[in-house]
Amino acid sequence: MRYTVIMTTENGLMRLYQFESCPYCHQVRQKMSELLLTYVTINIPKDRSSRQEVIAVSGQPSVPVLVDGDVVLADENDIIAHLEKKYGKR
Ligand SMILES: N[C@@H](CCC(=O)N[C@@H](CS)C(=O)NCC(=O)O)C(=O)O
Repeated sequence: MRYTVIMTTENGLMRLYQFESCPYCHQVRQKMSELLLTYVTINIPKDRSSRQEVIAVSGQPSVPVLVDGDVVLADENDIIAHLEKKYGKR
């Protein structure tokens, strides 16, 4: 199966804010891999008080957060549904 690097904005890849041991983030990474998607991982600190960028991007501190062009999603179920809908049938 061929893979395609999807550029979601003019110069950018999808961005996933996450940390490695987060089980919800793991679900999203698995879906990304299954769909052969290329994306940027932004590893955030576990310490909530150091999550200013996540809060600035999504308005809340929990991860995973996906930024796909103009779309910002802050729940793993919403992210997975979005990925399947947008990239699932290629
Ligand atoms: N989206 C999930 C929650 C996701 C979640 O709880 N993520 C954890 C990391 S595994 C988190 O960021 N929690 C907030 C925190 O640690 O401040 C839900 O609505 O159930």
